[in-house]
Amino acid sequence: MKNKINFPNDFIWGAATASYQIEGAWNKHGKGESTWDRFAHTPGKILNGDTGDTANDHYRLWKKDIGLMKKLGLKAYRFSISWPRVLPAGRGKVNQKGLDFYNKLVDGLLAANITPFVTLEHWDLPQVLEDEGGWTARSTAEAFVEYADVVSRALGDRVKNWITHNEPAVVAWLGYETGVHAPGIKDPTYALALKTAHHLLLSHGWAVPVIRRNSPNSEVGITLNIGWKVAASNSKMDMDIARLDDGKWFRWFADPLYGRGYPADMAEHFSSFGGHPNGLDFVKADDMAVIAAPTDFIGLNYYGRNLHRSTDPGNDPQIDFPMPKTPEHWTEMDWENFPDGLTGILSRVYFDYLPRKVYITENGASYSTPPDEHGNIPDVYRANYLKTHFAAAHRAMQAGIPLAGYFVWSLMDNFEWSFGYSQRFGIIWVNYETQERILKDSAKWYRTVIKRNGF
Ligand code: IFM
Repeated sequence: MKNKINFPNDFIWGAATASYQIEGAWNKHGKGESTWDRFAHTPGKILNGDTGDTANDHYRLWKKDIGLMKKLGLKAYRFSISWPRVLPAGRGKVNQKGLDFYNKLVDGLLAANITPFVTLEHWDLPQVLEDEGGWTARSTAEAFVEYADVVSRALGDRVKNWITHNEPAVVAWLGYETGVHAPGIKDPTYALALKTAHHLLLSHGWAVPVIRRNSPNSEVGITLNIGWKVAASNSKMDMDIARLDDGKWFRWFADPLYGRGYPADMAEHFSSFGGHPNGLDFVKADDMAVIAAPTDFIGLNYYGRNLHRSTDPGNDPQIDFPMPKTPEHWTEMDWENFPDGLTGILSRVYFDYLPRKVYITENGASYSTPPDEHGNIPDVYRANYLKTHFAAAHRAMQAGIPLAGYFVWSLMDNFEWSFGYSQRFGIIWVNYETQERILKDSAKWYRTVIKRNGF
């Protein structure tokens, strides 16, 4: 059968995970406590009291998981390293057993012909660093560079694709403003969250040359989350809310990374919350130049559209719309399935910031379709979500956007942060009682897409 949509021969088809969400072994072989260990062990923080203590037991089952990736024909696998597994005290003494786990994982992937894409920080900060102020402290940014140095020295001969941070906006706003993520700090003044955002970006900028030095001929970038933010009308109020939402979640990070400094409209907006009466005085001379270190790609995580209407400012401006709340249109996260937004964000980011190259480092959907009586998992909504999003990405490529690869979130069901195990994003089903894995129908379909390099 001939494909209707063909991707370039060197297109990288992948899947992604993150350390805390799948590894388990939270205190094995010398691993230090992370902020997520502490947060999940605190009663009331995670739905149903779930924790990542065992998660998918990937620390033990990694060989089996590589076997599944091979079965799918994945070209690449994006995973993150647990900082406290490698440096239990955040800095200083290396836990060789922890580092060896990643050495073996990388070797195993390469032996299976799967290219490793390593994310250094996907939220599980060593708790000891949090006790010193976490990302609100400049010293954590310094410690991150030491960590990046250790990991890129150890793996840099084999790993050639590096992502410094995953979704720094989520760490800053959910971790240190609303407090629904670790370390759970609620501070609506933005006093802590803005420092957090700055130190994450600064640590990225400092780490880029270190990684390049240790890992010759590698490519280095950062992953930002981005929604397709739309005003429901062209009223000033609606447009302002959409602009502020985009400013907070995307421009506050992308603008400095691409040498524009912090966006002035957002600095003014944040100042109205009172956390920084003297302005952004934690920004030191040269910081902005450091943050703007040239990168090889930007990673984008896209999940859906955020539509803004502000006629009643007392209501959540995103939810009050007469839209069909059917599973085709809304995933179980209550996120809208809006593939055109993917074409939109790819064009917008490329033409606005001109990154050298773009990866979709995450895209996927939460549907909990269970195994049927034959043991199959007919997750048609997910397969359809992926198909329409792949097509949307392809449209962007036809318009000239240099999209080089696509990582489905997620390789397998896993610990979905404050939602625990209640949300399933995987293309592989995980039975958390037995640790059995089953390829869902979406995974079988994805396998044919990879094989035919299109559909
Ligand atoms: O599971 C998360 C992932 O860790 C970061 N990006 C969004 C995913 C779905 O919420």
